[in-house]
Amino acid sequence: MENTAYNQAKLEYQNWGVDTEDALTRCAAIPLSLHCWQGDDVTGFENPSGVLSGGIQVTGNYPGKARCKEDLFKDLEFTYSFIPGKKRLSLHAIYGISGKPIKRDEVDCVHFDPWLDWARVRGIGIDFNPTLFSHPMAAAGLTLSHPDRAVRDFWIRHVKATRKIAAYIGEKQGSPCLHNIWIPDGLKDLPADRLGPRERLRDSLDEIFSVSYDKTFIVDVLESKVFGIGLESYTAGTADFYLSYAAMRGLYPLLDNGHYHPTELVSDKISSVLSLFDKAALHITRPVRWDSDHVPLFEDEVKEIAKEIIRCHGEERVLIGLDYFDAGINRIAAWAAGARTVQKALLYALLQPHGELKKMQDDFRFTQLLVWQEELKTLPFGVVWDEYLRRQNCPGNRWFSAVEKYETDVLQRRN
Ligand code: RNT
Ligand code: ZN
Repeated sequence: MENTAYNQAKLEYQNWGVDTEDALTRCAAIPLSLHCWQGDDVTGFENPSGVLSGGIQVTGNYPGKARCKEDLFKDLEFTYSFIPGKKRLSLHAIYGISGKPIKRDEVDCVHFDPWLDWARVRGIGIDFNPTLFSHPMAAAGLTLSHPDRAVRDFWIRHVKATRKIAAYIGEKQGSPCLHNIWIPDGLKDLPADRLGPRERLRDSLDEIFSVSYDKTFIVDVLESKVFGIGLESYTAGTADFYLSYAAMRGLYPLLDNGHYHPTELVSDKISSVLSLFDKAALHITRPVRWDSDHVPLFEDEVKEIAKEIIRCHGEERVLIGLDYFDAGINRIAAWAAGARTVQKALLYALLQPHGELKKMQDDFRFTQLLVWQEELKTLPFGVVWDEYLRRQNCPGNRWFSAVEKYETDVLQRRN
């Protein structure tokens, strides 16, 4: 059936020099990595009654969280049905599958074979993260920068194991697996020594990266942070530290938009990074006053991040992932809403006449640039978004009723 609203919108966009068909095709090709940990509040399979630690926190106790691998698989499958576009899955090391408990420094490729099998049939690529928190060896909030050599060695063994797994996954799935290191390491109160821990972190990383893997299997990234809960005064792995480290060692930075001082914007950092690195990775979240990890919404900064990715021709260079965990609302809805937000922002960004706008800037036609940017906001974006969802076989804007039914039929039966 002819979609007249869409055809009308297509013409309107054409008047601004924008090809909606091209935008729809390009949007569907940009991979988005869904984080597995929204499904169970970053619990993992290692110790289901374990407490999350490491300066990050999940708040809320909405019923129906995934209790085991079967729940998580089921919830993920349901969640993916609401998300258009090309999908990946970001796993943490604590989601390994085995008949017996897996020690962090003994985690191995075989523990992720069930995930690979699950993902392969669904056409989903897997990304990977070592888990350097929620563990007795990380109790002091220190891991790779810990003053005790034995503690550092334990975590070095863990990350060496997870890189091996990531390279294995990348080889098996035929697309590089993003391996992202984030550590909580920091101090609650004023440090007496900032250099010591950073040098220890540097040396631990050097040991980890002394093992090299084929870059077509693994993309190594490092995620910085400015503070954590209980680690407010000092963080070893700051943006400066990791950017410098990545640049000097041939690795890549991962920018989480909850990890900077409040007036710093990741949207402004993407082009800086892309002008010097051939790749960069993102964690998209919504920080409310702190790194609170609320569900991302279709708001200015998310739109601007997406615009920067498109303007910089970064569709293949920027590896986009999600990172938030809200246990105060239905977790499936949280997952799907945030992922749809990012897809929406990417499509919105693809519907901007970037070439024209860049030219206005270079020609010093700033009045016209301002007026165009403002007028473009009220073009019929919603109609194109609906068409995108339709072509992707995804539910339209009334998708929530299906989640409500799942809550009654599935989630409320969990205890
Ligand atoms: C923590 C980092 C990190 C974690 C995940 C669970 O502040 O953002 O990415 O959220 O690894
Ligand atoms: Zn993150």
